[in-house]
Amino acid sequence: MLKNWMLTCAAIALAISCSACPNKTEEPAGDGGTDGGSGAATTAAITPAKDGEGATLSGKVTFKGEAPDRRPLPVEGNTYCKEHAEKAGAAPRREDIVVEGGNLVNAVVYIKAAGSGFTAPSTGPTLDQVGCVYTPHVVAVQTGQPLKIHNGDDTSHNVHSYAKKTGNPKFNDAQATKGMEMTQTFKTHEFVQVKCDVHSWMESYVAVFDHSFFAVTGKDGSFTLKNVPAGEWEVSVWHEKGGEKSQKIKVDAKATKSDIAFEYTADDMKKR
Ligand SMILES: [Cu+2]
Repeated sequence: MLKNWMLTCAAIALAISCSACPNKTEEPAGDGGTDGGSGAATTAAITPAKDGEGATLSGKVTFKGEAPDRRPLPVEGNTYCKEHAEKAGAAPRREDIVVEGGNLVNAVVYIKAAGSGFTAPSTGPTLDQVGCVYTPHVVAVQTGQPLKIHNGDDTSHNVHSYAKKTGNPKFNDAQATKGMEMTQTFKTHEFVQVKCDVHSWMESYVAVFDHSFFAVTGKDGSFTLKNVPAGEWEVSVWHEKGGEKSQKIKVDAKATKSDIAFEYTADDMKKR
């Protein structure tokens, strides 16, 4: 009994000390990021900027050093996927680490704060399946914003959400024919891994935020967060292999700050 009690105390002490770490590393990909404000001391609250007062924050996510080789996807054994991946121009190579000219692609930059008072857009992005590759590899939505999931292939896929947070959908649905579509919405901040049960290499992430301050980097590594309210904010970047990095940025009303820089290295990519 005493032993159990001591173990519980040790676990609590560990949890407290970790939540206070300034550069807290994310749990392995897929299980979530911040807890959306359910008590973590480091999570501030953010509300929409007042009319005409919002600031614009922008910058770049770069990769230092030689980019890792992108391993080919194992589509060889599947004639449809091989032919159509090539036709669709979707390079049949892994997309977990994509570096273009020193810029890191598919990194998600966001303000690490729990949103309140935000209205979800009524339309949203599409996560497509083209040549047995999820397109885009990383897609971001606001809580309540519809995400369309479409089968652009003349073959069967099974779309499987590995959401872990309560309230986020754990769908596991076949899309047997070309043109099939479903719409999903999410309730809580999380980086949700989505995989195909038919094709083991098909993997994507849906980044969910309870506010509107997020962006996914493209080939130029750039990001822009618009209409940010004044305050001191933790601006974070998440990458499925590189984990998370953060910096505090003081934002004045109506300000434009365009030099926010994040950098990953090959060592960062080995962390998970
Ligand atoms: Cu598939």
